[in-house]
Order: sequence, then C-alpha cells, then structure tokens
Amino acid sequence: MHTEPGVHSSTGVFVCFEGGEGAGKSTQSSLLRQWLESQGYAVVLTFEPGDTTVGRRVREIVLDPATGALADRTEALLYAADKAEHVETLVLPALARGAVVITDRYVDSTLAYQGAGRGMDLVDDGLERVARWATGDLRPHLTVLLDLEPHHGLGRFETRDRIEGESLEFHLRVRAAFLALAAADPDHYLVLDARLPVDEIATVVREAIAGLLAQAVRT
Ligand code: Z5A
Repeated sequence: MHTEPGVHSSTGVFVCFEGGEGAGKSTQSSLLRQWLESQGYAVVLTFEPGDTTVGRRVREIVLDPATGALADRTEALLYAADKAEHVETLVLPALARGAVVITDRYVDSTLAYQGAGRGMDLVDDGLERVARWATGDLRPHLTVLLDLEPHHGLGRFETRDRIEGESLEFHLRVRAAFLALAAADPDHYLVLDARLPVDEIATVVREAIAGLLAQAVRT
C-alpha cells in the first residue's frame, strides 16, 4: 500500500491504536494511559470518530444502522470532517502542550474501511489525499496495530453498528489493508496478535512507548 511521508509532530508524542472491531484498542489505550500517568506524563486519550462536539454528531450519522447506505464519498467525507475537527481542536493543541496523545483510530481506519472495505482507491479516488488533507498530514510517531481475525473480534460483541454489520469479506479486506499499511512503514508500526492476554499486550506496548519517549527526550 502506498503512502507518502508526512509530518511527525516534534513537540508532544502521538500514538495511535488501530485494528478491527473488538481487537482491544479501548482496553489497551486505557491501560497505556494509566501507565503513562503513573510515570508522570501528561496524557490525552482520545478517539475517532466522535471526540469533539461536531464529531459526536458525525459519529451518530456514520455508525447508526438507521442511517442506512451512504454514497462511499459521503461516508469518506464525514469521517474526514470528524478528523479535521479532531486534529485541529484537540490533537494539535495537546501536542503543542507537550502531552502524549493516544488516539483510538485515525487515518489508517479511513484507508482500511473506506479504502479496502468500500473499494475506493487510495490514489485514483483521492481517498488518501482527502484524509491527509483533513489531518494536515499529521502522522503518529507510532501506530499499534492490534491484529485479529474478524470473526474473533466481531464475536466479542452482542450488537453491531452500521460498519460492524458489513460482511465478513469486508472485514477481511479491512484487516489485510491494516497489515499492508504496517508492512509498508515498519519503523512507525508495532503489530501485535490481539488474541494474546491483555497484560502481555500491554507490556509490549509499554516497552515500545518507553523507547519512543526516551528517543523523544534525546532528540
Ligand atoms: N471507522 C471508519 O470506517 N473510518 C474511520 O476513519 C474511522 C472509523 C476513524 C468506529 O467504531 C467505527 O468507525 C469502526 C471503524 C469505523 N467500525 N467498525 N466496525 P467504534 O469506535 O464504536 O468501535 P471500534 O473502534 O471498532 O472499537 P470496539 O469495537 O469498541 O473495540 P476495541 O476498542 O478494539 O476493543 P475493546 O472495547 O477494548 O475490547 C472489546 C472486548 O474484547 C471487551 O469485552 C474486552 O474486554 C475484550 N478484550 C480486549 N482485549 C482482549 C484480549 N486480549 N483477549 C480477550 N478479550 C479481549
């Protein structure tokens, strides 16, 4: 999968969790926040879609099954609007204060769900350009990809939202796209098997973030 080099903030540290449904992103991002705070770091834990005033309304539209089908470009633009608001009003100010910002989902989710899932080409359909434009091409220092076979992840929930209700083939394409993004830029990704015990995953994540923070202090 093709991506251009972007901007990695030089003040705070920006960490992202990605992966399919039920992969443990919320669990791991909360554990990471707790650990970082115990180490004295200022942390902002956030998520997409929906962690701003406007984003909450966008989230309702994109995830409520009652919305029904949307044109692919409409869906991509709604997620892009959420991202633009999120980065501008929440992520960038927190990074400028020197915080560690942890986001549960980010641009890769658009590339995987609206790209591979919906079948929009990243380049020919301009999908990646739109997502990068919406975020000012701000890139995480590290993306933790929690990799899980879709039937395991979907099995962790009883109800399904509008995207979770898509076919198994859709979710298989999404998983493959996440893995391809990580493989294309190994320096900025940590890929972990999401079936491992919660504590084991948390330990590996901590080690990676500790390394990242040590590097940030040196540079
Ligand atoms: N989407 C998009 O299409 N385009 C975009 O640009 C963006 C998003 C940003 C957002 O859904 C949807 O929007 C998402 C992609 C799409 N759609 N889908 N499908 P969301 O925010 O409502 O939900 P989510 O991001 O998919 O997260 P999630 O489903 O809530 O799961 P999670 O955060 O990865 O997992 P969890 O809540 O931490 O754990 C789930 C359960 O598994 C829970 O009971 C845990 O206790 C358990 N768990 C966690 N870890 C483990 C391990 N290691 N072993 C066993 N059990 C575990």
